[in-house]
Amino acid sequence: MKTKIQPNGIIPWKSIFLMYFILLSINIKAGDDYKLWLQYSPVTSQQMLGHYKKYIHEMVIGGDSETIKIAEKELSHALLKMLGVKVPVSDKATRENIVVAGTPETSEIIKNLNLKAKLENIGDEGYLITNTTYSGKNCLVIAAKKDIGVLYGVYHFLKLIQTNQEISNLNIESSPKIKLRLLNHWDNLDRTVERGYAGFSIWDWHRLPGYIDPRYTDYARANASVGINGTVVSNVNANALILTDYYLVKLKALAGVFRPYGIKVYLTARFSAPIEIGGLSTADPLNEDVKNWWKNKIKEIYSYIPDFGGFLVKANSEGQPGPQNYGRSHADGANMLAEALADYHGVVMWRAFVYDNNVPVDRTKQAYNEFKPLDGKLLDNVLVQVKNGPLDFQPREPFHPLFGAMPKTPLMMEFQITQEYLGFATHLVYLGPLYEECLQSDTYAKGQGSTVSKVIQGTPEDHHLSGIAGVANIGTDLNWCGHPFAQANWYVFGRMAWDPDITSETVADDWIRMTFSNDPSFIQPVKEMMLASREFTVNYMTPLGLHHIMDEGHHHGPGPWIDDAGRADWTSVYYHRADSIGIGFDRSPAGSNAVEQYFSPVKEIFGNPETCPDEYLLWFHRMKWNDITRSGRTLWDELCYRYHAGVDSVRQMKKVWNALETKIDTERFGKVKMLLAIQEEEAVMWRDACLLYFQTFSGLPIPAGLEQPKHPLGYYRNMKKYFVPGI
Ligand code: GCW
Repeated sequence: MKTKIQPNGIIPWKSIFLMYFILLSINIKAGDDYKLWLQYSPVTSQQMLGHYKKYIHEMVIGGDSETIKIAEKELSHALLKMLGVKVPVSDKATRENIVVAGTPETSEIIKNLNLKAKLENIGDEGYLITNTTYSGKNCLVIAAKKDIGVLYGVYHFLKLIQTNQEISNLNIESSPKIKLRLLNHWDNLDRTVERGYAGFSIWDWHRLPGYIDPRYTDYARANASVGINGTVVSNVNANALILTDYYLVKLKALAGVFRPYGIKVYLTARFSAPIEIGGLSTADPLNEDVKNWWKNKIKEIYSYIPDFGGFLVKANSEGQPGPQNYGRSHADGANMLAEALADYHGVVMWRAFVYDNNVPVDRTKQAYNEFKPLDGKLLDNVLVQVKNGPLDFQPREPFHPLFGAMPKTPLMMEFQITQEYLGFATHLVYLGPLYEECLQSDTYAKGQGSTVSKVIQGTPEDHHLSGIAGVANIGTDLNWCGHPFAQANWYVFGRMAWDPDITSETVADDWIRMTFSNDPSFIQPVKEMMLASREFTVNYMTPLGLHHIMDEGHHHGPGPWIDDAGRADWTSVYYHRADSIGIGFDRSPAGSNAVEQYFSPVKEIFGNPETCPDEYLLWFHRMKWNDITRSGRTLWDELCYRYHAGVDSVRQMKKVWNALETKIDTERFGKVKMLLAIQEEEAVMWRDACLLYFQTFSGLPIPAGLEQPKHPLGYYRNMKKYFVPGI
């Protein structure tokens, strides 16, 4: 279409606008990937477009805080993009159908609407979205107690439009079920990211505080849109320098960007900091000089950042210093910091990821043994942060036995969003089902229904603190996460942090619509693929409860043969224990008895191979190669079958994806297509390497009819890999 200024000099705004709208609707744009789930694509259904236009004539937004300004900007920007019209913002309701947003303090309309009782039901971060009338006008109200609730409500409202839902009969009340909803960045000060596969750290420390990368705002916005309200910006393998004024002034600048988005900053505290940057000769938590050093340090941090959130600590684990260096307990260490933080309402998140090669106990039992006796001994601003499973973010683990076992302590969940053990940012693996499986596991701590979700919400004990953390998969990559579908893992983490009982399916549905398309012929196959993808990966990497059989150090690819990694509990043979008789780690009462750490009936179910779910079979039991499994196949055949099913499923994903080429932009389509091809190659590598290796013990053939390996075992064992990212 050509747009000419007409001879009478009048600019044909209508056609210019139409052209703009058409351009917006064409789904072939570079950089869509950067926008994550906040694409705000034009509504293509004419029926829904008409519906939205009917109810949105004007916006009346109460307040002028920075947070409210962000909410207003987001609404204006998103509505223009999605509806193709600029919705006017005014102080008073002048039109018939208005969107009102604010709190009773900031908005006259909300104050006068009778929402008091409803607002009482929601928390400080919660919101209501409801249709009502005011002075005869139709009002769509987004109301909250605080400005941040208004912003969260605005994102929810926009999601309704992004996902093409009706907005005429709304009655939404939403509050987060968990208080601290944090990302943990394993980002080093030199901008490398431990276990990061999406480029370098987005924190440009060198140029802070003078240069504020616009990405900080985009990061905060994306987090706020899913309700994440905190970020630990530094690696748990900590560098004490982050606590020096050189960095604090930079952190202050970041905190300033994040604050209006409701996001607090936190730091990791290196336990030996009093020695390394304080000049003391000890870091003993009971030493008065050490205590004073931390007090002063914390005072200094709050002088820069009055709403600083607190510390995350990895102590006495994998070489990190801690209180045990001085013969003190984890409680001594955590309480010393907690006491100093309490005056400022800061918290300590003390990690339970501790294990010691010199302790002759099954590694998966050590965290429980260490922490359970500390229940009741921690100050009330301490949370113990526990990984979802008792080992280390494997493709599948049973839930961590500490959940439910420390009723007097708020336990914080730690999930990994970055795919350290799930194919890095190369494999399409939607982690919603992994999170959901763990959150909905029943601990039986207080009888049936004591799910992990309830434990971390703190509901049974009415803890005043609750928390959940996700190890971020964010980096400087243009698309933030390295794989278009890895963005879904950041998204689902946020949604489950807000509501740990939401289903991974609901979240996948929203994400696909917001990120790609509302076309059902795209949504359905993509959703099915996403929901099954984690199981596919379990199958081609670690079926039937196998675990920790990856290559050492970088953790990329298979390495079931690793038998020398400096310490036994970093090898693979420690975990799979394959020999000519069978395979698996006996954690039943006859073995390490790790099952004893669970409540009944979980311990009995896991403890008996007859009742133990297939998913955890070799996690808890040693089985003979010819034992018959639930499917009727021998264990060896079942293993072969599952590894092959894993590869076949990736091939199926490729087919599904290829059939969707015309449905989305060429750029993201192409990226996913290329990544799926690598995923297939790597899945084959996992399958063949593992089966060939285990075959040296079983001595059994890969059943006829299944694809046979193309290379001998030596090929996989000798494969060279250089500069694998994320170390
Ligand atoms: O999974 C392991 C990782 C380490 C990590 C550690 C932890 C930050 O391989 O890179 O260190 O867990 O969680 O502390």
